[in-house]
Amino acid sequence: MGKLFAAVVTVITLVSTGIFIMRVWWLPQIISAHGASIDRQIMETMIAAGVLFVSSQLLLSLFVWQSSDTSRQRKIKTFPGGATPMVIFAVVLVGLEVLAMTFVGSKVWASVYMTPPDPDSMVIDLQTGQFAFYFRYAGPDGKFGTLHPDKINEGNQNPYGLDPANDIASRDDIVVGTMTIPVNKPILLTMHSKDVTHSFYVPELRIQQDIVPGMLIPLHFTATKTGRFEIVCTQLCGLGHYNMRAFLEVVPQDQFDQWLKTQSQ
Ligand SMILES: [Cu+2]
Repeated sequence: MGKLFAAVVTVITLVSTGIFIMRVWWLPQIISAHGASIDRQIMETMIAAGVLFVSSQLLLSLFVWQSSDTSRQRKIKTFPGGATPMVIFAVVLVGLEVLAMTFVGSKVWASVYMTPPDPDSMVIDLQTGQFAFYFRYAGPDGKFGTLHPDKINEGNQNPYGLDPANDIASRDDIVVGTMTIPVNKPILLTMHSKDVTHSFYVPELRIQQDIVPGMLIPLHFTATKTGRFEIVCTQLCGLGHYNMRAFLEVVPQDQFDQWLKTQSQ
């Protein structure tokens, strides 16, 4: 029985590692300027964790194999000093590895989150609510109108709570359900939620950011490839969560200018 268990553990270890090495299920293409450094970090984490995983599983099946002899004549082997030194050694080893990965990973994280946005960025104001994403552009005046939570009304297409009757800056604000951006242009998102926590996730951008109600969350990135990509909410935010998604359209600058013109008419 012990030998069978050892064999099963070995097979599971090799097959699951093979799935990763052959990249059967893998990340989609990268379309952001910072994406490659995120992938490099994921790879380093995979390799570090993978080496520990494979060696510990194979060691486990070796020990099980060796100890499967239950006959009376078997020699009982013990580790010198008992199990305690082994456990301490393992905890320290794994602890050091996690610590090292944190230090290495924090650099990549900081390069995305701790750097200021490009002063030339285009600002898009993103609002989430059960169960939709809305995107707001400042319009020709370059100014966003003030938000009035009491004026929010999905029924009359005022999801942001704008007040065009009194607020001149809000009159030309463009509110749409699809995020269109020019390629190679730094984008600054200012994100907020009107009800519960949602999340902005675009796998191709290598960005996943929670949007917490009561907070204004800035996030900047530059898309480097054109195309249509899915934006999904990855926080379980209610009954309609499964259906909460939008699209990101990355287009050439001239096409974007054209699009913006038709929107502001
Ligand atoms: Cu959501």
